[in-house]
Amino acid sequence: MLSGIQPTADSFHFGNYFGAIRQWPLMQDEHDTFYMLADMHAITVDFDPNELRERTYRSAAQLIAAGVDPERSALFVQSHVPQHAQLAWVLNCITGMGEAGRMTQFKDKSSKGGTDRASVGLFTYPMLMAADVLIYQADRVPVGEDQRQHLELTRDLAGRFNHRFGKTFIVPSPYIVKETAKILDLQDPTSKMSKSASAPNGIIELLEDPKKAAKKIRSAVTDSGDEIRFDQENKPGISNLLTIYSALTGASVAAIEKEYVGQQYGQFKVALSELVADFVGPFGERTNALLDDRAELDRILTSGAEKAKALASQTLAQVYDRLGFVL
Ligand code: ATP
Ligand code: LTN
Repeated sequence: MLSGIQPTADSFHFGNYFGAIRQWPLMQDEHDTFYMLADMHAITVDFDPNELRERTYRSAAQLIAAGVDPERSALFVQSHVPQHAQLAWVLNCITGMGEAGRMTQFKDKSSKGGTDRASVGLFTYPMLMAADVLIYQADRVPVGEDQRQHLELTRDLAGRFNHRFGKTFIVPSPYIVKETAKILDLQDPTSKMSKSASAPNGIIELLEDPKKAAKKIRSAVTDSGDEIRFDQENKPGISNLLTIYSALTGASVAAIEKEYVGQQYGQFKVALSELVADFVGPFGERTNALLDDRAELDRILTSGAEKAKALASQTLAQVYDRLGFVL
């Protein structure tokens, strides 16, 4: 099992957490788990070097605070394991230009700053992501819905390589938890909560001040009517809050609807705002404690990279051999 996340913000947000990260610790007992900070993906768009360094540490600390256990999982930084870039080159060479050009994330991100300004790195991003997965022979990849297309490409490339050069890669399946696959913007519940696209009031950060987080929930946009009922189509605002409530408590949406029959949006939002504050408060404390000991974080990341390299180098050697590279 492998997953990755880009260290592109000071804090992860509820979309990242419920859509992806929360699954990570749950898999440590039954799978060989590899969790990666995708710093090489982070430089495909504008970035600041000092910020990137700091965000890489902050992201590592948040993943541990979220329950990733460095003893049971390999927690590492992508650039520490050179085999990712080496395999990505090979995958670039078996990917069609048209195929890569159809990736919607590339189209979205490159259209924002004008296609001429988009880097070649942004274009080849999906092949690096495919390399991340295939180099560990991962069979399951927990991500949010927006990464589905990249995983489809990963499957296609694995199949194509196997077909042309002999069975080498496991063809991986995405693991997308349906209920929380898309957490929506609190202010604009028709688009996803996103660190690059959402306004500050539209996202809840994991490292947010608990009082501020509670306030954002209380001022979230809700729909006309007053019934607390899940209806994605007609009540996207309240449905999103129900999803968050359910994810935080483990209660089913149906049970929550029942609990709040006859109550107002306001009462429901106050209850949810308290749950959110109770979650982010201790989470922030755990993360800050980890960030106080950088040497320990370095030790964890170095040991994670060692575990990762051991497996990645085996796969790469096999790939090079199949390709006819002289070993
Ligand atoms: P950006 O806005 O820069 O694209 P992002 O906020 O969408 O960033 P990513 O770093 O692209 O976050 O995503 C990290 C992980 O979180 C991915 O697995 C992604 O699928 C998941 N994710 C991101 N946003 C959401 C969301 N709103 N709901 C569910 N999952 C999400
Ligand atoms: N593209 C992903 C991060 C990512 C990833 C991966 C996820 C990089 N490599 C490999 C799963 C598997 C994102 O933006 N969330």
